[in-house]
Order: sequence, then C-alpha cells, then structure tokens
Amino acid sequence: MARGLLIVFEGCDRSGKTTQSTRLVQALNGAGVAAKLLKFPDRTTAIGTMIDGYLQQKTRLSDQAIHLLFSANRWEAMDQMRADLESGTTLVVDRYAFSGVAFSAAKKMDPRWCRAPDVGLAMPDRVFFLDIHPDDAAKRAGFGGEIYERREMQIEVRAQFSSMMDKSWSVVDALQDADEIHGQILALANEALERHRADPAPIGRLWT
Ligand code: T5A
Ligand code: NA
Repeated sequence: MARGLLIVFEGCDRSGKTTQSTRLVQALNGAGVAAKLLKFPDRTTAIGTMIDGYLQQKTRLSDQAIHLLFSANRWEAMDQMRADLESGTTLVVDRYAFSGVAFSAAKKMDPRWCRAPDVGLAMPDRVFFLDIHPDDAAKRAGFGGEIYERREMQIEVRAQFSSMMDKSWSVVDALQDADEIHGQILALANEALERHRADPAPIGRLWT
C-alpha cells in the first residue's frame, strides 16, 4: 500500500485555512481515502498551552523562545505523523513550518536561523497557499484579537510566504467563495494522490 500524502495549507490569518482543510478531509474521507486533519499550533499540548498564552497576549516570551516553541510543537507530533503517513493515511495540515519561518522572519529575525529548528521535519508533498490581501482578510469575522493580527505584520508575512514557494505549492485565490476554492483544491489533491499511487516516493525531509 502506498503511504499517505502530507498536504499543507498555508496563508495569512483569516485566509480560510481551517475552513478549507476541514472540507478537504471530509471530501477525501467521503471518497474512501483515509485522511486526517491536523493543525499547528496544536494548542492542546503543554507546549501548545504556552503558545496560546503568547498569541492571546496573556504571557510574554522572547522572539527566539516563541519561535522554538512553535517548532517543538511540530516535533512533538512528528513520530505519530510519520506513523500515520507510513500506514497509508493522508495528513491534511492547517499551517506548518512555513508559517514558523514567515511570521518570525516578518519580525526581522534571520530566516536562516528561523529555518534551522524545523530542518528534517516530514516534507510536505503539496502546499496549498490561500492568497488574500490582508485588507480583505481583516473584513472577515474574528480578525484582530491575537498578537500577529496587524496589517503591517500580515503584509510582511505574505511577502515571506512568497519567497518560500516552489513547485510543490499552488496559490489559490482565497477571495473566491468557499465552494469554488474547495473544488479547485480537491481537484489538485486528487491529481497529487493519483500521481503518487502511480509513482510513490518516500517521505522527504524538509530543508535538507
Ligand atoms: N504562527 C503559527 C507562527 O507564528 N508560527 C508558527 O509556526 C505557526 C504554526 C495562530 C497564529 O500563530 C502564528 C500564525 C498565526 O498568527 P492559527 O491558530 O492557525 O495561528 O490562527 P489563524 O491563522 O488566525 O487562523 P484563523 O483561524 O484566523 O484563519 P483561517 O483558518 O485561515 O480562516 P478560517 O477558515 O477560520 O476563516 C476565517 C473567517 O473567514 C470566513 C470564515 O467563516 C471565518 O469567519 N471565511 C470566508 N469568508 C468569505 N469567503 C471565503 N472563501 C471564506 N473562507 C472562510
Ligand atoms: Na485557523
């Protein structure tokens, strides 16, 4: 049996990642494809609780410390993620190491330093980037409460994401309606699954 694919959603805040990653998993499961939804930060772990306090501006941490906690929050999930992938389950992940680098680099931290702790994580097979201008995202419900939800920050984050794109990324216009976006992403995901079944490759290691 072929391993599962690692599919990642990235984008600025309120770009629709949670909406779309949830719908993709539902559609895949409905079509008989074993798929599981994950989200980073995972705020349910001990490390995730520290991250949540920082994001909600209840606690303070240095830029370096919070960066390493985001990375540790991915590493603590890695053994289970690899086991799931190897057993044939496709993982759909709401944010990953690209968010880690984009948000920290947007604070003027050295991107090379920012990448280092995530080197060797499971490599995503496909990245779907939900692209929206921060001014449009700001009009959506719930925007503005957490530490990075500021216009200038989001504009810089979007630029940082752009600098990380390679051929495994697809940029999707996140201003379209949710059904339209879902249809485009499902088609791209099915294409990737078919290609993988025909020509399976082992799990790669990120940034190695
Ligand atoms: N972070 C994260 C780091 O700094 N380093 C890291 O390593 C990681 C992993 C929290 C913060 O942490 C930072 C990045 C973030 O600033 P988070 O918990 O993922 O990360 O929180 P948010 O990105 O803020 O997630 P959001 O939940 O705000 O945004 P989503 O998931 O992109 O958007 P979603 O689907 O919840 O939709 C937002 C709203 O828009 C509507 C929805 O109904 C909802 O109200 N919506 C649409 N409206 C119109 N058209 C569409 N197509 C729509 N799709 C959704
Ligand atoms: Na979200």
